[in-house]
Amino acid sequence: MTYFDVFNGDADGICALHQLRLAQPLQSTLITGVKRDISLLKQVSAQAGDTVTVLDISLDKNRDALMKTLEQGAQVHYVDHHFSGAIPTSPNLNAHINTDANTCTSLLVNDLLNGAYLPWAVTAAFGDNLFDAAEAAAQTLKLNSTQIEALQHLGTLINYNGYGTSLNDLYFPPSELYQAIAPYENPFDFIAQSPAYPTLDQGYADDMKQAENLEVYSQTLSSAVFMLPDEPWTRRVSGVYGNLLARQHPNRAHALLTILADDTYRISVRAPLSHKTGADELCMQFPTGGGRKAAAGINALPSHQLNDFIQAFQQQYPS
Ligand SMILES: [Mn+2]
Repeated sequence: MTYFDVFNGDADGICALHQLRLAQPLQSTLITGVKRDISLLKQVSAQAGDTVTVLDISLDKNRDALMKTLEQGAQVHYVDHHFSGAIPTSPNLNAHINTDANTCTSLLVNDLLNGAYLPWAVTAAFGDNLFDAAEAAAQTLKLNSTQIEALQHLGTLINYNGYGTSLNDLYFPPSELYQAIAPYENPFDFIAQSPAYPTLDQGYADDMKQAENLEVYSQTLSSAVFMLPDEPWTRRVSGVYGNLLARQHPNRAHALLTILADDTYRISVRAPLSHKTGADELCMQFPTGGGRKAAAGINALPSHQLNDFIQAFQQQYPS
């Protein structure tokens, strides 16, 4: 009997699994990757009697592998907030899926665990740029503003670590960062004691300093497009920099485009924070696009579709 823990390599995925494993410690095979690597369930070959936990990756994007896993007789526990499409009915599937733009997988896990490890769920919500939801969830913790800011920064750093084209871009492979976090029931102890924390803190500071020099490529009153060179620092920082832009300009949608060597663009879209909708719809109009209402992306937009994308982006978020 094998346990598989399949989780997105960002703050939400890591903190969702961390809460579950604090509540129910067990030895499992960890399956994760860079944040954009969401076709993870196909890496599992499970049998009857095995248990597969899947966190923070779209059911729709893993549908074939899910059906196969269920047919093989494994039990699947699925918690997520990305677009799911129709949820299969199977006695082997226990799914908790809520695509509300103001929740995340770690907040859903927090509900399932009756708030047992709430500080980690708050950390994850900050990581997913759900600042209002994070602060609302943190109310009962009675933290002071310094402590709230510490969780906000921690969520941002864990999320930051997930961005990159390959694991080589990252400070820590997400499975290693999860294992670094696993011993800590309290995120403040992780911040104070883990050597991983200062590494991420310094890397983030260096990358963000460079990002602040990026110029706008095209903009309207309600949307802005940034063009990024394809370098390790941009691959790491684009997601969290997009989140920062979204918070600084809450009525503006943002698209960060990276020109790749194979003549495609990797695109990260943030809906306006004041109107968190449409990012998934926009990106799904293009091949290799996907995501959720507030934040979505396209993995490889052919360069000849650049103008089509910018037009669709500006139409999705009209002034
Ligand atoms: Mn998430």
